[in-house]
Amino acid sequence: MATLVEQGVEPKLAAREVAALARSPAVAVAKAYAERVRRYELAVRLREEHSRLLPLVDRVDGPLTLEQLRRAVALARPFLIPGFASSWPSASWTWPELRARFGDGDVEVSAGRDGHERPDVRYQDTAVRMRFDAFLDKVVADGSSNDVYLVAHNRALAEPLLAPLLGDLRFPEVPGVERNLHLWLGPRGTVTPLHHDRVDILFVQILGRKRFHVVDGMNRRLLKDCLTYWVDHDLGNPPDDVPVTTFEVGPGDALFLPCGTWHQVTSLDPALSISTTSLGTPNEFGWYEPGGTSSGPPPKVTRPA
Ligand SMILES: O=C(O)CCC(=O)C(=O)O
Repeated sequence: MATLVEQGVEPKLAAREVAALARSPAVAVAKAYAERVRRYELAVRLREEHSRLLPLVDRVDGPLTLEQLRRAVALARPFLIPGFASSWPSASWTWPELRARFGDGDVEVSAGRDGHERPDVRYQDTAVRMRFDAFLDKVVADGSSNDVYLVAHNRALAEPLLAPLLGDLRFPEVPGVERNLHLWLGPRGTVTPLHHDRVDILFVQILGRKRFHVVDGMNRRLLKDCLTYWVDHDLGNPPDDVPVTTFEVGPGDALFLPCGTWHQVTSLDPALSISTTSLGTPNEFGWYEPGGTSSGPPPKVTRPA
């Protein structure tokens, strides 16, 4: 009321308006919502204060039994498993060998990405088929490029050409895992901009190194700024209220990324990674869309330098 009076509203009128507002059913509903939010925020803060006892990305020694994996998933925190896949047959893959084995077949890749503002958001716009040897020549070429990348959406492991690779992997034996493997294959310099996924992921680095920038899924700033599951921030140069954990994964290392964890990924070498969402746990979080559904315009994705 004081504010209204300060703004020149006659005191009696100001008192009447404020009293009418206080009686309004809309205010009662808003108060009930505010109370609900206050309670949820306390619960989230409690969770955050406990979780600070561990580094955001903890380390776990492999190999991982299904029971260990289930417990880790239940904690819903990212963790690194150094050397998880070092003894898999895939540890002996080399670029020349992959070229010799599969070179004369063709795969779908995302190409011409530099010509698109949001190639990761609208990956369909860049999907083309290419001979595997021509693609691998681009992958291992000198220099750095984000123009061509075979991403999970290209579904290369669902095609017969690369199916023999599956025999060299030793993912946890969960029903259906062999149909749920996703390949990421590209040159040094590929960038997957900041986003969260709507599933829990076990990500295994097979060839080359990648740099991950990771932020807790509950970060308020990113939850506020996201549109769909992308956010227009570069975690190489983050806002002050976005604490980032940065680390590298190298050949044989694995990373568990729970649904909702913010991450941005850069290849430091020609790199090949394979991930799965078959973890032997319920993994259907399609409803987790703090940034809304894709009905609005896609966000402009900032390209890290
Ligand atoms: O390796 C990459 O470039 C991106 C991986 C990723 O973001 C994911 O699996 O969700």
